[in-house]
Amino acid sequence: MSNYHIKHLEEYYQVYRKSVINPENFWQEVAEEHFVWRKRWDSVLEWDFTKPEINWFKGAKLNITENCLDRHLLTRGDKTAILFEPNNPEEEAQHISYKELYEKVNAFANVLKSQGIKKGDRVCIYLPMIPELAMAVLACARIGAIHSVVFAGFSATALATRINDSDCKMVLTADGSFRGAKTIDLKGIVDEALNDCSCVENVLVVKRINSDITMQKGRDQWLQPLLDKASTVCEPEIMDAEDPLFILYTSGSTGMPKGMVHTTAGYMVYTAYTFKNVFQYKENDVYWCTADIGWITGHSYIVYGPLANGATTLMFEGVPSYPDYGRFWEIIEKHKVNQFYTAPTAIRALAKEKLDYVESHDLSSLKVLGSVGEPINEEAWHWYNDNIGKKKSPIIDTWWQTETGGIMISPVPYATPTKPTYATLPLPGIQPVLMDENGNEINGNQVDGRLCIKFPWPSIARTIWGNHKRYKETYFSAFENKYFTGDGALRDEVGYYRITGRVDDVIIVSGHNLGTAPIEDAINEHPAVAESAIVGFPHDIKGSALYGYVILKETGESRNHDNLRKEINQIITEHIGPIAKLDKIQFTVGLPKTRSGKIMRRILRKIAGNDISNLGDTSTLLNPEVVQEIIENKL
Ligand code: 7RM
Repeated sequence: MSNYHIKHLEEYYQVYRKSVINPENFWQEVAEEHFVWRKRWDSVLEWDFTKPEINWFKGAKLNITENCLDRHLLTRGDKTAILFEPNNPEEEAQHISYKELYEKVNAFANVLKSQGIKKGDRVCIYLPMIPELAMAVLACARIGAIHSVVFAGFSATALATRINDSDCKMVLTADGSFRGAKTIDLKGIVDEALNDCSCVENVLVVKRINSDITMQKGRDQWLQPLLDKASTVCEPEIMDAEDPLFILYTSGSTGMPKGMVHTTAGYMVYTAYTFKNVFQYKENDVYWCTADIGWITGHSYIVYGPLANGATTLMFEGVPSYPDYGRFWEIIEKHKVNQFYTAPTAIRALAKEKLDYVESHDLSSLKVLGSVGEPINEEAWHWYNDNIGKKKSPIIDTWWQTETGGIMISPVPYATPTKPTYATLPLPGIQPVLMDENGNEINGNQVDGRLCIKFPWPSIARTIWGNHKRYKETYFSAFENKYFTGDGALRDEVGYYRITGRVDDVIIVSGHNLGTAPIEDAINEHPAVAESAIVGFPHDIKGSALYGYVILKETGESRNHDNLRKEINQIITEHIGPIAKLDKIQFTVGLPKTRSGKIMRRILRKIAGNDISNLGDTSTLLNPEVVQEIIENKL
């Protein structure tokens, strides 16, 4: 029996049982296979969820890029590591071999060093989906700098918040980015953000769109001339197993985004292990994940997991609708993609278009179809299965989080029978439990509850940057001695899990987690706005869309409401980014509140979702009369 290459259900159960009976033995075995360690660990696991403190492979020394690059040079030097497909289909794809990637990452690492970046420094990466983004991430890891990738669709304010929170010394960006027929002025956004960031000393700029940008003297430099001068050899910084590898921000239900901290050894072992099992990657396969590296899915399953396995990972710069809605299918045909990993929101958007876009392409190379980011609804599941997989490629609905670092609940293709809308079974090493509201574990099957994990796994985030207290409160306080995911789930008669969605105030729009609080904060900055509340409501394509209830000040009442709506969305775009724009804005005179002053979002959610038959008990409200008013004016 091998821990990898699980081939049938019986084998899955054997491996799973082994991983639960003796987790340390199990992960030790996995860590002993396939990795380069500069020093072996002293202990596999030390943990205490009450503090919380978690150490995996303590005492071990390694560099993750040695595992992702150097190790493959002998056997896979000429194999394509990164297959880059540009936004414009007329531009040629790039096949970057392991050898070339190794050299470019080393040169990049030497440039970072020459600019004064040292082990432990934070480097903010704000780049489009071009090879330099993956190289930037790896260059940081090469020298032990902590990367903080910020999705290049975020606004200047959102970028500044993240740069300041982790005190980044450097920003890596581009002159601009291509997105379908549009270009985005990334450098302009960085310039604006840096007006509020005194911690940043240097900005290195990749030339991508050849736009006219201003370079601030003493701060900004083009990257290429520096790379040209740099040596292509850079000795890897030898890291402790628990040294931070990166910070990645994720929205919480309140306040600032949370800078989740992932450390080196456990993250490497878990992402490599799950990549291999969940995608059943074989040596000459071409694997494509459509996520942006700005999200955890891109970190774990475009960069680290695939490269640790010596895989060919495709990076796509563009969007699914450009030059037309056949682009994804064209790319699959062109590069003979074997594993395809995307999000339900993309599937729903493409399913709306003519089937011609799909049928005019040869998709016979596909073997595994992944889904991630939000619950995949039944209709989208079947469309994906029937039209893309032709009922031959299993659909792998992978549930996980920024905080978990890697895939947690997912079928193993060709071993676990799939079931529409079910993420199915926990991967080896993962021990999910369902909890009731009183903090008791719910046993048995055909039950639903709050999804927790009762035992650590190697890639769990270790803390929130600069705020360990918040880490403890958010994830380890709701249920004693358990990691709380924030999601609800049900378990069916055979033990399969179906994730039903967030039980907190995070709304997932097109696979992006959005906290209600930062959006409300942005809206409330409008001079005519008194107060606001945001809820999600079901949306065909985005999964959930945002519905805003806004109370205007007297000065706002007399103004044109459509203009106000535009201005509110403008403010949101500036503060957070266009992904957080509201689909509907209803002006109201009041919001339903509890006596302690908390907005009753449950009621607002039901109204926005046209589900007013059972609003529950409204008698405890401070102002029950406003509910009727809101219903009458619903958009
Ligand atoms: C990987 C990622 C995490 C939240 C998570 C869930 C939701 C993600 C699924 C899913 C149902 C899935 N990280 N979620 N995958 N819900 N089925 N397969 O998305 O930090 O950005 O989001 O996303 O609510 O808690 S994330």
